[in-house]
Amino acid sequence: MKKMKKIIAGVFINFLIANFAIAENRIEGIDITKEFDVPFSDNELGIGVSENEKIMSNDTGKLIDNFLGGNSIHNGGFSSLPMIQGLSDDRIKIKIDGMDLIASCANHMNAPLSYSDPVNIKNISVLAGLSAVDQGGDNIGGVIKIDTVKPIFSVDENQIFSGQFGTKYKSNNKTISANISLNTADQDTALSYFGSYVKAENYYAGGTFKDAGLAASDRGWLDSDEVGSTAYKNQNHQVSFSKVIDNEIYQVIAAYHDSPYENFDNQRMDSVGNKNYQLNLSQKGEYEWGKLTSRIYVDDTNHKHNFGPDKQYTYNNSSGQSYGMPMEADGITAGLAVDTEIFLNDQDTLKVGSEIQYYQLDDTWASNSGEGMMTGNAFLNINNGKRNRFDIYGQLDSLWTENWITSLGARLGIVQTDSDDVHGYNQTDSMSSNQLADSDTFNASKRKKTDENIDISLLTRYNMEEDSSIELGYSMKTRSPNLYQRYTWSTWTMAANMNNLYGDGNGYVGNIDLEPETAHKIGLVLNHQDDNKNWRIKINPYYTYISDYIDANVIANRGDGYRNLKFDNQTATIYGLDVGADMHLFQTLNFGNFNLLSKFNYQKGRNTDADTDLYNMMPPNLTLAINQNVGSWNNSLSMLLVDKKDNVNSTRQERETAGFTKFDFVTSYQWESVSIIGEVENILDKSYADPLGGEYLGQGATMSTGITRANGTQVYAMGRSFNVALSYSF
Ligand SMILES: [Cu+2]
Repeated sequence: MKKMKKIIAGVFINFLIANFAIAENRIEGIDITKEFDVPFSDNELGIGVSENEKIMSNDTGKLIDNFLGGNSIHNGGFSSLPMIQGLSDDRIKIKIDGMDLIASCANHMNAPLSYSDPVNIKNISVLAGLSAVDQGGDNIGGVIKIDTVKPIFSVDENQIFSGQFGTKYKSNNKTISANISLNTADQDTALSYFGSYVKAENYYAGGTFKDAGLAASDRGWLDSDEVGSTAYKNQNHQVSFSKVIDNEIYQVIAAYHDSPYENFDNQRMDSVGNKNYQLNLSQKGEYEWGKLTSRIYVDDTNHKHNFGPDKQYTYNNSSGQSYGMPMEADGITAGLAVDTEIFLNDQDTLKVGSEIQYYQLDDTWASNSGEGMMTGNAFLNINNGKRNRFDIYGQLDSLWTENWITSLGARLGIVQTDSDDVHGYNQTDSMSSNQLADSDTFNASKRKKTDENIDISLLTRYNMEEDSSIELGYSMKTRSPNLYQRYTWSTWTMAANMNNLYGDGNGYVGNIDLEPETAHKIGLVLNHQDDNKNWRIKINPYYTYISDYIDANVIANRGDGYRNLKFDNQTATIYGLDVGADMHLFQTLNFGNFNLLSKFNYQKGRNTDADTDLYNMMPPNLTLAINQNVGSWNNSLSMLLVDKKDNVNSTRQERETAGFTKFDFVTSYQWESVSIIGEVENILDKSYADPLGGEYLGQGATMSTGITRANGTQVYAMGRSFNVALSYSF
């Protein structure tokens, strides 16, 4: 019995170390060759996120750029959308402290990553599409896992108190931000608080990209290099409580996020209020037979949408005047998840688990906007939308020899969606609004859908020698459409324009008959480190075939040059190559160590039914960084080379963009408990169109057809910025 207790205690300590201590190493390093139990099982593909980058960033989605195969899509100031090997947004499962979150906005302004301040992230892992089924279902593009709570318990009788205050400033858009974390713990109980605040004004591109002038007829002046509708403000608060009882750890995390405004330069509306509440209760235990994790969570989002300060607010139309266009999306997510690992014998671990998720959404546009077709009733864009999910999986991870591991898994997901009857502002078809006809058609149709989705993962790794391995895998992943893709119903240009998940300026209409999309992916990862450990390389080619890929067909060519599109299932293929390498260059007595880090990313996506390239594919790009460190002084000079984008989606009339080169420099120094970071972003003040920036809709009469495609442009990225951050730890 005593021996058993010892074993359990030992295993439990290992469990704690595995779950909490290693997390710190991962975020600090630029390690690309970490070894994990299961092939493709963690951010092995990452080149990592440095502590400095977390501190300097206000946008968690942007950190995905640091991972091999990862790119971020421009979407507001702090809600960039993740893309992994060509698949983006909610094709990727986001798990924050184990919670599976869903965006409740017709433009995905409140995408899940927008709720975690980068400073508060303890661990981030990016799992490419070849993730094992135990990592999550309902995705075809991979899984991003973020941990924000990492309790550290006292090793003796003394209570621990620790904390950090941080503040930073960015010159380009006058970003001011501050954050605070406070922690206290004894041997088995830990309590922590994190709070952050950030406020940013519009940013400026590296040069002129449009005419200077009034943002709109009833708005203020914008300079020719000022990117309209990019200001934002938010605050986050999180309290967590962790308690160890015997061999289990219990955790309660409560979080509140409040953004009074976040403007969008590639959407026709802005967020004018987003409040989010989260409650997350979990238990993790390590037993003689294996491990068990269970979790229950609730997420409540209230999102408000209108024209921000750079978009026209007052419209004069034939039937009168309208003021603004208030919209509101209310989403509730509740989930229950249980994951177990059963140690069958020395070689085999069986992983079984289940997940139940409830999601409800109302997206309503109020009628108090003046006169004409937008009065009468509230416009019910989505009325009592439901997307409920039940998942179950089993996976067998086997160690065949010391060097050969396989992981075989299958997952069944049942997704049920529905929506109640809808109506427009006004039961009329006049002025081609079709509000009556479209809502009648929608209400007469059968809307309840049940999808049975099957996922399979077959993965293997063989370690050739200590630091060299080969990984090979196949996965089949299935994802059901989101509610905006299935249940938005209005073909009226004004309404369709507001339902846009892509930042491309077009209008979208839902399709009740959309099938789930299924991705078959094969991939190979080669890892090699040289014998002297001076350099290492990771090479990851992949191919993905997606049946029923959710894309869109043109239903109307409009006078303003944009299009109205209806969602449809098509066929797509994506192939690509990601390469990461790092190398120790040399060491000098006075200047310390010099390392070179590089990341190459290539992807090519085709819609083979429509015979066009997939939308928002990142053009070939290469990052090279030289890092130098001597004592507690670190410097990093990096160069990003991006090729021109000429593989574009003709259905959406995606714009081509020119190639560019950008340089950044970061320096940091630590004195005992104080650290300072200085950064020059875009050193040469390069003016360039962001290949994943979308269509510039940051100013003007955006409601209907007030902006023309012919006079439009791609969104331009931020020009030079001098940034400084200070932090104090105790
Ligand atoms: Cu919104």
